[in-house]
Amino acid sequence: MKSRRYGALAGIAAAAAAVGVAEGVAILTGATTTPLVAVGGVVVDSVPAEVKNFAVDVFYTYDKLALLIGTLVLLAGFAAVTGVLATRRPAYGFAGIGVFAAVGIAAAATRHNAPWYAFVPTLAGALVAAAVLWWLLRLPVTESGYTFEQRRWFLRAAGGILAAAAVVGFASRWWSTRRGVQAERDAVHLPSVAEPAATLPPDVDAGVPNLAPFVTPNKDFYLIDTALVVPRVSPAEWTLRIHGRVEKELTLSFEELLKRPMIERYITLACVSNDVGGGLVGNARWQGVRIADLLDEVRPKPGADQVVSRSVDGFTAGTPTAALRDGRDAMLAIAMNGEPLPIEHGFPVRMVVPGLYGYVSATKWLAELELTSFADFDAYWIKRGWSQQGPIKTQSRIDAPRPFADLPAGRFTIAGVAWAQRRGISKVEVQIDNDPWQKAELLAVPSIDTWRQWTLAWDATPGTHSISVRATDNGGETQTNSRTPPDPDGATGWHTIEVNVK
Ligand SMILES: Nc1nc2c(c(=O)[nH]1)N[C@H]1C(S)=C(S)[C@@H](COP(=O)(O)O)O[C@H]1N2
Ligand SMILES: [Mo]
Repeated sequence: MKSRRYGALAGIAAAAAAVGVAEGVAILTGATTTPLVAVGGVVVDSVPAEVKNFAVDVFYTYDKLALLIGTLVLLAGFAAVTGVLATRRPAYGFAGIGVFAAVGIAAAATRHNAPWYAFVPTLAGALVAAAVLWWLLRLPVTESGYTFEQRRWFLRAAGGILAAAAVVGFASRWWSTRRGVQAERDAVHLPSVAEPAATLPPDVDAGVPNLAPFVTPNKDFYLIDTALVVPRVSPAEWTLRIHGRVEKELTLSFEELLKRPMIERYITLACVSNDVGGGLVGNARWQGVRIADLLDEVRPKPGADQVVSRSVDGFTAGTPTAALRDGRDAMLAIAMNGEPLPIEHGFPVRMVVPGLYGYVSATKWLAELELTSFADFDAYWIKRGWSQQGPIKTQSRIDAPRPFADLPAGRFTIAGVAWAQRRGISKVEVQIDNDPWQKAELLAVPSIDTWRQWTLAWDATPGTHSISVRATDNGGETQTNSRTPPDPDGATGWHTIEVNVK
């Protein structure tokens, strides 16, 4: 008998070879055609909203890395079992590989915009896996198991295959992420702006340590999306089709979009999944083309109350047509803080709509706008139970001090940000322990569509203290203290922290 251990190791080596070869082939066929990415994508699209929330909570924006690692671990487990079965009868092993290949091919072939050759990486991987399994388990074995030489040969062969697969797999992934549109992004020449953003007042930034800067640098801007590999869209091939319930369809190339009048605005983006006190919110200077102008051109038909934006990878967001035409600075953005959009933030074109959470408005890697009605179509997160309408709720956050910080007694500047896009922040109040609420100083803002910094000078006395914050918007609404989770339309409640003063 061949021992189970050898079978398990042969199975894992075969699976590793399959994954490595598939990643290598995908250099030619595209990253979304590898079985890992395709199956992972199916998982991302089919998990219930609670699991997605949980994943974002636990892994923050590394949820996708966690998914890939989890998938690899599961795959290794199944591969080990397949290998053990193959020691009983080779046909079991090949059947196991066949099942994996079928799953991988089905996933790759059914992804949004899958090319006809999407099956190739999985098929190539499966053939190599079958060969590896056969090769490793073909040794004739005596009654007493492997001889010393056989064992040495086996371990060297399996180890060599594992190492080679890892090198090929990682090198291919590295190569396909480096390659691509970076050079084309660097070559984009941003057109001048017809309506520049208001010059920032000098006092938008309090400059307190740990306080989020008024403008979030691109590299620090939060990232949330369902894409397991960042879509790489060539601006030369990019088109936007505006269609559906319109009088006159319109298709634009990137070059044509750049020729249109450009606006530039500071707008704070927020994710509906952000917990009270969380970091899924950021403020940038966006440059782009007013969506309202494009809608005026295509002339939406009566009843077309929803604009569905669809990305190249099939994500959809549904935005009220009215919100895009009510005078707010909703745009097709091409630049973020004076640079072409970073690839992970939607290069070459994304939507930005002041006042609406990202899941109903901020489609990255934009491919089309379809006019339809809310009655006729539910977008990506709506199908998964989130609210159809996603206006941003008034929120405030304490950035300094950090929760559970140890502070020396004496003067300390408590500081944070508050946001209520489209309404603006009129008041921020801070409560220390059970003292009366105190009004914080508000810093300047260029418009009602950005967050606003606030500060409060505090004479910290020794002991443990709790600090809470609440904001009031220009409509006179004060944040409720009732704590609700993000699902289904955004978290509510006051941000409270505890600190220790010595
Ligand atoms: N193509 C695509 N666009 C997307 C998403 C996505 O999953 N896919 N997520 C949306 C969500 S939920 C948010 S909060 C914002 C986040 O934008 P950012 O990653 O640039 O911060 O993008 C939106 N646009
Ligand atoms: Mo989001």
